Amino acid sequence: MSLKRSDRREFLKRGAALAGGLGLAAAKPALGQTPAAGGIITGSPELVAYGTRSRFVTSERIAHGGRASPDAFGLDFHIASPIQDSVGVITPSSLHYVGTTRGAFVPEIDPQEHRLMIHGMVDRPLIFTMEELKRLPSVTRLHFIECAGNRANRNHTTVQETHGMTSCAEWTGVLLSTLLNEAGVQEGGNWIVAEGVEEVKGASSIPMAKAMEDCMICYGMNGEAVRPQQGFPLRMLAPGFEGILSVKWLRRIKVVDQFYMTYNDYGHLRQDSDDAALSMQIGPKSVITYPSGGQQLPGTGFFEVSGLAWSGGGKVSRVEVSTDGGRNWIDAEIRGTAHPMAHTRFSFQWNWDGAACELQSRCTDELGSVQPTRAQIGEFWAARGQPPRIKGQDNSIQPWRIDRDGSVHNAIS
Ligand SMILES: Nc1nc2c(c(=O)[nH]1)N[C@H]1C(S)=C(S)[C@@H](COP(=O)(O)O)O[C@H]1N2
Ligand SMILES: [Mo]
Repeated sequence: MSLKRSDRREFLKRGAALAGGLGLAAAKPALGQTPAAGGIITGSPELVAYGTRSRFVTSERIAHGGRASPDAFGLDFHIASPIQDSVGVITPSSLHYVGTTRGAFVPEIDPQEHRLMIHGMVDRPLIFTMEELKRLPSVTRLHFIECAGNRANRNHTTVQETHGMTSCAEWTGVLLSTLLNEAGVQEGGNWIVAEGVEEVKGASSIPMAKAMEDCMICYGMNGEAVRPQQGFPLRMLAPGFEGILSVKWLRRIKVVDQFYMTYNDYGHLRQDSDDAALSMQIGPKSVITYPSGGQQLPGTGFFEVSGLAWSGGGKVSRVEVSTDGGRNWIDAEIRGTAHPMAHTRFSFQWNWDGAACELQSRCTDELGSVQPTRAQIGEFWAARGQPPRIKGQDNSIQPWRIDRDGSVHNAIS
């Protein structure tokens, strides 16, 4: 534990309660440590070839958005990640959320056959094989993806429902700027349209400035090939922009002169290109994952409150926690390194006295943007003559109420 000096003193001051709480568990015989108490996992070809997790670990993704998955037509739609069980900042590939705009479309693509074409307003249209892409200089970066549909409401019970449409992985690939510079972007080529293999193309318009800044063409995810549900063999990654721009099963990038309306852009129908570009970047956001809705505190005493913070605007620079419903805020600790446009783990050392209370977290990013409350977002729109509710992305503060029996509830009113 890397507590700063003053923090450590504070932590030691609370030592009595802490020792009392933890000592209880430590005094019990360590049954789980008896050799082979639950049997032995014997060798098998499957265990040799590709590992599986313990059968005692049962964390699972769920269908998201009140739509059955598979639905009446056998289609899988949005699938949410179980972030209530997450530790650290990397989402295991098997638990990464899945966003689809058409449902259940997971094409089986032979990487030998796959090609990426760069065309449109370029001097030299190019076609790359996977092998050719892998010969180019690569980057490996930690980035979150978040669906614009990752919105909380009062009917949600768990953090998986309120916030499970975001995940963070270590992505490997080629910078899009490397490919665009090779192709030579022509004067006036201010946007790109990235296109996947589906009949509706899963296409999205991305501003050239973003394309050149940090967009990645990824073939690697968490140390192996990108998973089929995440776009195997190749996907776009537009770090910090809403997930729909990170086109999966990527096969074409067209350099164009303006924002083009695509099937994917129906959400921006009433917007001009400037508005569309502005709405693309995800604001500072955070959520407490433990304790969170549906969980149960076993009793009073010491707890490490833990959660995730992220922003499309760069690194998370500060996370604060409130235990009194947003009246007072105390700095949480950022665990490990805060990477740009990546989930960042924060924690807060807390002694629960058994009284009903409300936990909240608030993220500030390196641009100085601060995560708003739901009320503040409502006021923002009301001041512009719009209904005072959350439109588009929802990066509002999530309140969790803890009742005296230790049960944790969504406190959105
Ligand atoms: N080709 C294609 N790309 C796509 C989509 C799609 O349906 N087709 N869905 C988008 C949406 S809505 C989101 S939120 C992200 C989700 O990425 P993930 O499934 O890897 O989490 O992919 C985007 N890329
Ligand atoms: Mo999405």
